[in-house]
Amino acid sequence: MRSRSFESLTEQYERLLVRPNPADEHFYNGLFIRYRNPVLTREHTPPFWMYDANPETNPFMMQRLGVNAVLNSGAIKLNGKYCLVVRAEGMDRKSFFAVAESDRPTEGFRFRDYPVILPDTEKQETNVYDMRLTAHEDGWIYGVFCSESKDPANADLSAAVAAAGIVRTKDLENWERLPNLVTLNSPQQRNVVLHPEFVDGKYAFYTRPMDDFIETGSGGGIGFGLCEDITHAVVGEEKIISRRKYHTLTEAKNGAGAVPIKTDKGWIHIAHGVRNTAAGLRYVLYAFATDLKDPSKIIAEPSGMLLGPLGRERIGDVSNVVFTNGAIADNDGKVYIYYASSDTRMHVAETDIERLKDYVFHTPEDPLRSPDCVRQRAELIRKNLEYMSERR
Ligand code: BGC
Ligand code: BMA
Repeated sequence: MRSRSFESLTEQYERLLVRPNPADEHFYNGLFIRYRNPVLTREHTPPFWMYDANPETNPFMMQRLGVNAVLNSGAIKLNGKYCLVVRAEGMDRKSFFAVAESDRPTEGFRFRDYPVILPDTEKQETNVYDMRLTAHEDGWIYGVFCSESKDPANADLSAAVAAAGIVRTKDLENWERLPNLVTLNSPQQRNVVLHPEFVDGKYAFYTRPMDDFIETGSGGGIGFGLCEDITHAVVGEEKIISRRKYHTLTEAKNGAGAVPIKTDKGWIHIAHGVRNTAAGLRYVLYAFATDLKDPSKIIAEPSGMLLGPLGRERIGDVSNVVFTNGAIADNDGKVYIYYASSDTRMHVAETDIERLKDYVFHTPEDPLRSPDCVRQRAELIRKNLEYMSERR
């Protein structure tokens, strides 16, 4: 084979970064636009992260430290830029965070020169991933992520302990690490999100109590808990707000996704739900709304999935997965939901506040049983046929 030059690899990368990303015209559901291309893939990582550029020390121009996947990013708009704090995964399976930014929400994302160098304060921590970014009313931007360590009490090499790590920043460049969240009643935590406002003068976390690393066990769903001091965050009671239910898309697990979006009718939450199948766990997105004054009180639970993997999104490192941990509600009312497909690449779905409200408050609830579901649909059909015949 012929070795390529570092310059030609860089040119190819630069061409990819300016590739336009048109809307997918075939897809329609009235709620959101899908875009034809992912917004970030591993091909969007700079060649200087992977190759040794010097042909003397790299005669075959070989990748020395490849990047396997670019997924699950937190999202925030900062100084007019759309910023994603991405989970990048090296060929060694270890994840790290990296900031990619663009002045457009659906294309043109470019990684900053260096990935995020997190303060290394948790000596047992082996892997970090899935950061949620919260612009809190206290003036800081918090990043809450999964901090994973080997379970010292278990000889099984895949036994791990998941906890919520916390960092804060003003610029996504300098990060202060705070101690990991302590939840007094749950041994493990993943998918923890910080609410953007104080609730009763306290910091409020969406949690996901679980008994074990993979299985949520008795953990009933997405929890909510208050904490006095973010610099030594301790949560006692976790009130379950979005409960897992039998034979729904949250049967096996669920977890908070993007930071809740404030609207005049309530907080809109975009979360993920997981069910077990013969082909493994299937992850989809769903939504619900909570009360403006009491964000732990559910006020709307539209049935079913908001977004599931489609077409090429279905295939990847962990197939049949869509996952979100970041959305941007823009000043003009548009909302960009950044989601990863199959733990491999990042996409965006574009909607707006009015549409999201209409979806959350006017999608019927899940009646939980096939006979009731078909009755619900028959009622829609009956009304439509009546409407159509009146107009004839
Ligand atoms: C992986 C995550 C996954 C979790 C649970 C971790 O080791 O890095 O991607 O969500 O295990 O399966
Ligand atoms: C985990 C999540 C994600 C991942 C998903 C599917 O539980 O925290 O990191 O996208 O599983 O593998």
